[in-house]
Amino acid sequence: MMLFSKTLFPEKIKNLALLLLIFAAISNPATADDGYRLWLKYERIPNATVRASYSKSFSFIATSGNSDILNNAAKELQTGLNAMLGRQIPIVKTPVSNQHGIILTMSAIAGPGDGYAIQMQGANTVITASKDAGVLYGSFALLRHLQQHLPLEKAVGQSSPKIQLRMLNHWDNPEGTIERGYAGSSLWKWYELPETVDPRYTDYARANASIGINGTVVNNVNASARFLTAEYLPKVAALAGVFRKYGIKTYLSIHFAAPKTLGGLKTSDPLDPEVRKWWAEKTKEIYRTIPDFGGFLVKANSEGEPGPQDYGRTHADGANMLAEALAPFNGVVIWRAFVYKADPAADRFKAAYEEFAPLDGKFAKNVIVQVKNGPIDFQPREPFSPLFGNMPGTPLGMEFQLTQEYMGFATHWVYEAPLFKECLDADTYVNGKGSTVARIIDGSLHQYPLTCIAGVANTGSDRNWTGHPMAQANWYAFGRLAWDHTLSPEAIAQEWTQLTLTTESKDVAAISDIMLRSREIYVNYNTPLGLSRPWTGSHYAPEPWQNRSSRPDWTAIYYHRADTLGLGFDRTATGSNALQQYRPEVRRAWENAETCPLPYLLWFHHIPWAQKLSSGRNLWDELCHRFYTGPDSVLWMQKQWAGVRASVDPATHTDVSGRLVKQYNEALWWRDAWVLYLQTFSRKPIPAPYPKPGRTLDEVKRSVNVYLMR
Ligand code: BDP
Repeated sequence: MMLFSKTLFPEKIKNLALLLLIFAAISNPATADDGYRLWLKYERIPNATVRASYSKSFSFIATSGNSDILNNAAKELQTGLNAMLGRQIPIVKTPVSNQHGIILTMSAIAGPGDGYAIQMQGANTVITASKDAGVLYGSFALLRHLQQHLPLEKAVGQSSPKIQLRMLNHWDNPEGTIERGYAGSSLWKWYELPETVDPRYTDYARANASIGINGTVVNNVNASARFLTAEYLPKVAALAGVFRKYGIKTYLSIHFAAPKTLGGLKTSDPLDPEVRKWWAEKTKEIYRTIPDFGGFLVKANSEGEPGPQDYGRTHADGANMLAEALAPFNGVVIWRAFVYKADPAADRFKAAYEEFAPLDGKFAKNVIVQVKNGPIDFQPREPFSPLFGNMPGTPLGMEFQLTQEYMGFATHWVYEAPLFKECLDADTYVNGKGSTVARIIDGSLHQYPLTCIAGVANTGSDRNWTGHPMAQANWYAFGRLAWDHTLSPEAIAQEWTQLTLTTESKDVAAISDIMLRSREIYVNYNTPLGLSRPWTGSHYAPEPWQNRSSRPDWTAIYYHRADTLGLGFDRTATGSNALQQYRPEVRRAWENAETCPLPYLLWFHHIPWAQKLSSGRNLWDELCHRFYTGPDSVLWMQKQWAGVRASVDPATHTDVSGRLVKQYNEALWWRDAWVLYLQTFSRKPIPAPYPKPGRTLDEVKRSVNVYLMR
């Protein structure tokens, strides 16, 4: 049947229907971007001259290799080029003479492991690497270059990753939930695996490979022993089978008590021969199922998880037992340093250092100790962990959190690269000036034989992977910095924006501007001047008044220490003396309340309300200033975002606009909660020109309780 037959649709109605159709197409274009393609969009290049010039250079893709990884490199180039140039480019075995093309080859290049070189040889663009994964990374680098419409000659160069293991840690549970996940449920459909292998796993692997990520831990650090069973290993193996083809190794978080709970042994004591045998056998079974298995990630004796201390043994005893089981297969143990005891007199800040620094040099060769960037727990701003620099004889890996546990879940727009970079660039002074955290974890300072960086993933089953469309940038930035920690947050923001949102230069600048300021804006309304909030509860709603929990360091008052005299945690010699864990140069920068940089002030000092700060305001006024500036800046974000409407996909634009409205309301919520609560101690008025909050403390508490309801 014709769409508009004369009999059914008189002329007028037909025109109206057509108009409606056109309107619907405009307001809801079929091309609406659901975010699934991430930064691998490969949009057709709009500029005909650029398209023509690339077209001339790419009439074939030649690869003589026969590995899955090389084939995937060629396939990705083909997918990208076909879409960007609007023509079909063949993959061939040998270069076509008299034509310009891309040649993928393997031969030794300078630089470590996974590096690649892009060269122009005669008419051809040649991507070379010592390993097939390097060719894949080089191919993605070329595509990235072309997606930004840059001159082809400028793609020439060489690049090698500074860190060997660049990993995502998924805190995914067997039943599909994600601990601290805000983008739907787990990507891994355990109940369907291994028979059904969701094609999405391939897209996950492509996205990771495109930014150089080469390892993934598929399950939560609060681990279920289920993953070590004969029922589950084939499921893990099915995922590994997909990831391997993109150069990604699969790892598992293990439950330290598995010998008892799963193996039926009487103990899980790491020095018990039966327990050691159990792990050796289990490890063999894993490698029979997954020959290139990466190794184990372990959370032990932390937040109720079992560990070697249950048997009077040390973290090193536990790690070394597993290391012994993995060594024959070149597997690694990644042992987390996130520990703190329920000691009311202790300072949680000091815990990891106290437990781990004395163990330096006692770990087996294939053990990495993975340290969170800060000493407490992924707060919006923390000083760098004092463990960095204090374990020269033990490879230390970095753990960043991409999922926004303390940064507004998937509602608030926070670009995390400045946070990552602040930590990586921090100077520990351990071997004199320039001993940055980055140089510790890339192994160059202490010649670590193993190097590792991990990001706690922010991915989930949401169609756009990360819930907040802009949170994709955090996954992207993590990968780019894991490859090269010298990249700037600005460069990464611009690159990501161009690949993901628009190539319109003025709008790229406007969006990058929001991104670069977003973390500081969040800190201003959430935890300014060095406040922190790792208390129990939702980790979303403000509760600075929270004072009851099974342990003191799970209350809010433990952290901010507000009283009628002032605010902040004294960690100088008159207080917990946590500053002692840093080198004198670092200590000197932070130990004097007069000169301590304001972003770290309340991390280290209990400051009287009326004390004048380096900003010229007293503490109370400065706090209010920040708490009020924060939400105002979200209004600025909204305005700035509204200005790029014309060049961003409408669906994405609307989505982000909605989240920014919510973010503003919640910034006010945080502001009012903190200000009204702290005012009960400071007893000072809200300084001019700021208006009093439009609600009472009780009203804020009531609204927070709604969030905490079961
Ligand atoms: C805390 C999270 C908790 C994690 C823990 C960890 O609240 O869910 O299990 O870190 O890193 O931030 O082990």
